Amino acid sequence: MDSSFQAILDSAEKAFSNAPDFAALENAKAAFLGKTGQVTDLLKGMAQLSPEDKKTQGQAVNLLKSAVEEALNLRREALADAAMQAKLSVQAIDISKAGRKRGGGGLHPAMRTLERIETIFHSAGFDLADGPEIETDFYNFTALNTPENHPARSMHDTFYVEGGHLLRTHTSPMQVRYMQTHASPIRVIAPGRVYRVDSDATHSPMFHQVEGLWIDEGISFADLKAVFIDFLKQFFETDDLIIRFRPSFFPFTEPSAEIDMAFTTGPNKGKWLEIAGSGQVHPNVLRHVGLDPEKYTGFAFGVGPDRLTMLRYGIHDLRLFYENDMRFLQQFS
Ligand code: 2NL
Repeated sequence: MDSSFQAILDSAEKAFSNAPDFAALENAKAAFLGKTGQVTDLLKGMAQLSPEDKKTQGQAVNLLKSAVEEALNLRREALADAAMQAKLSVQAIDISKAGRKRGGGGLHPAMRTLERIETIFHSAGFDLADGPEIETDFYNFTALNTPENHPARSMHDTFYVEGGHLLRTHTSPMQVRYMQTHASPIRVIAPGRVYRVDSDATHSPMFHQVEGLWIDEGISFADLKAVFIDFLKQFFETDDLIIRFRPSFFPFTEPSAEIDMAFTTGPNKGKWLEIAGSGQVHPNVLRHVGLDPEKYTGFAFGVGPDRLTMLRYGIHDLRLFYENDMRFLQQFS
């Protein structure tokens, strides 16, 4: 290459490699390849040359132009590489670092209580019933001796869904199904979700219930009292509690009683708490599942485990159970 051309190429290479970024590189390019750039000027000068010189000079200028363009492209690639390296070093992931912990999950306090109740009754020989949350009128009401005109059947109290079905208002339907499929003696508990049209500070439209049922020849309220007080003592891990029965009414039991309990020691000493509904299974309920009420008797009870959970953990607002605030739930993980 002609020494004057070589000098242009050298100064182009120098200008390009001195350009610290793309904007500076474009400026440097203009000085050589732009409208009034050195290489462009040489090309323009071709017009004045003789055809003979045009040929030799033209080749030489074109070689110079290619060399300058190549130098420009090399610098562009170098700048792009440097930009990528800078980005990668900022975003680099240190795979040797310890991972961020997800935090262990835990059972919801409502479920903990259900499992606890299941374990206690299992050890007392009770089986576990299961069944659907969407029920028929028969299993939720009729089989449980609830009259056609009973207010519990109204739309104000029960969620009705398509096809004449309803959301079970208690866990008794599971026990009715159990009685239909198992022979006496029957000893079963039925824990689960239930639904009622009710929503305020102390009522949630969905809550939990555990019902228990014992049917055999000669089962009485005395058995209920023994079973229930044993359950409470195990649940609260203390012998320091007493229970009392208060007369009540349920369509599915006769006689019926509310069960209250009180601790005999501790901060709540002597304070009576309503804890369950109970009673002797109504003869009509037995008849509906084909059991002879002259031969078999039994008791049933229903507890609100959410109430028990509140007592056991000292929780004062039922709504905390269903808001799923992590600060609340994490205390149980
Ligand atoms: C309450 C009342 C109760 C029952 C539930 C029951 C089930 C069958 C037959 C007869 Cl299959 N009774 N369950 C009996 C009395 C009371 O629950 O207030 N629970 C929180």
